[in-house]
Amino acid sequence: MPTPFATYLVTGGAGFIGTNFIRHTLALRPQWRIICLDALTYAGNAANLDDLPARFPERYRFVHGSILDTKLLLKILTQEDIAGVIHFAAESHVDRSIHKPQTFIATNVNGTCQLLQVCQAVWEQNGKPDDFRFLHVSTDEVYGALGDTGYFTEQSAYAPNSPYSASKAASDHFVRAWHHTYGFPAVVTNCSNNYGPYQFPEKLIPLMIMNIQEKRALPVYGDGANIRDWLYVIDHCEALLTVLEKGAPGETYLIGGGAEKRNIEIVHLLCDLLDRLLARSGSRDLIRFVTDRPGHDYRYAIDAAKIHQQLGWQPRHRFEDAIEATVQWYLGHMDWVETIRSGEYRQWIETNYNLRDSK
Ligand code: NAD
Ligand code: TDX
Repeated sequence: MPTPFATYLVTGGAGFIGTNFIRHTLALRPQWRIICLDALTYAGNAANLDDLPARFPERYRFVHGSILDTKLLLKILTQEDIAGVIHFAAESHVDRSIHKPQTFIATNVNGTCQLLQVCQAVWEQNGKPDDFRFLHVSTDEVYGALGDTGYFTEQSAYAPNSPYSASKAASDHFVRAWHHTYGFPAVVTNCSNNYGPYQFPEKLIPLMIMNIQEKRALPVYGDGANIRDWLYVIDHCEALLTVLEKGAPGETYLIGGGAEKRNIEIVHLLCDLLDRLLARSGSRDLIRFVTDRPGHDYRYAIDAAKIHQQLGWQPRHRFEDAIEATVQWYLGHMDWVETIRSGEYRQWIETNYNLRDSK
């Protein structure tokens, strides 16, 4: 019996962006059915999605498994009529890649290649349908670091500086090669720093929100002058849907928020915001400048003209509103935060921060 839905496979859907993508897309696209494949590493949380089978019994299915498991991939892709794949699954934290690069090579490089091979084989078996898409979700960090001026564009040269960005750059190259060599209908997006609900509290914004809330030290790497271009995760999810539906196979699209901030500005803003929301003062006194991240990229900034002009996407949310909504989400979900803070999380905090001297 053919289903009335188009089925999409989302890898890494129990992580930060994947969770937001699945929840937002099920609401926005009633004709979509989603299969989420996630290995549930420390960064994946099945509870993020556990209300969905009851709310969308015909339109959502969770599979616990890895993109490194070829047999499982083949089973899913041959049993289901997959209209497209949105590939989020990855190791995503730069500091962890500095401590333990091997898992980044395994998941981001080998995992992506494995997924490409199985998807290509099934796509060919099915007679190479024109409308199949493989969307590879990548990062602006593959382009290295900018100075005080200029922007990354789709023409920027690859110059990854961390083991994380090198592994993402390698995966981008494999996706590109799969299109060039086999005509496989893949599209690549490279996005700037995301923030919003469900982000694992190892990343700057949720880490600072939690530490401020608990009156703990706020570790700012180096002098805090590094710049990131921040994008609300829902805007990123909408950009991904746009690329999936309107983007041309073989193309790359850069996605950015146009909201450049120095790290110290972000930390100050969060201190002031939480002081206001919690009716207290003095959070800025918790700031500690600590030993810098090795090879720390100075600035990332995106020129998003291509996706804007060719596909009509631009961010809908103002940074000031979305960051306040994000803080409110964390304050309203302290139970979520507690479940995340397993032994593994505490161990990571010790590994990463105990080695850093205060300056
Ligand atoms: P995340 O670390 O929060 O989530 C990654 C998810 O992948 C987790 O659910 C994890 O369990 C899953 N996973 C890991 N290894 C797997 C495997 N072998 N098989 C199946 N699942 C596996 O990451 P995120 O921040 O949601 O990022 C998602 C993607 O977007 C990544 O590819 C990342 O490089 C990219 N990206 C992230 C940002 C950002 O600011 N967070 C910006 C640009 C691009
Ligand atoms: O404790 C901290 N103190 C600090 O000063 C942490 C965790 C970070 N920082 C700085 C380092 C960066 O300049 O804040 C900035 C942001 O750091 P992260 O949140 O670790 O993000 P970043 O390294 O910029 O990478 C992120 O954006 C691009 C994601 O982790 C990647 O997955 C994405 O590809």
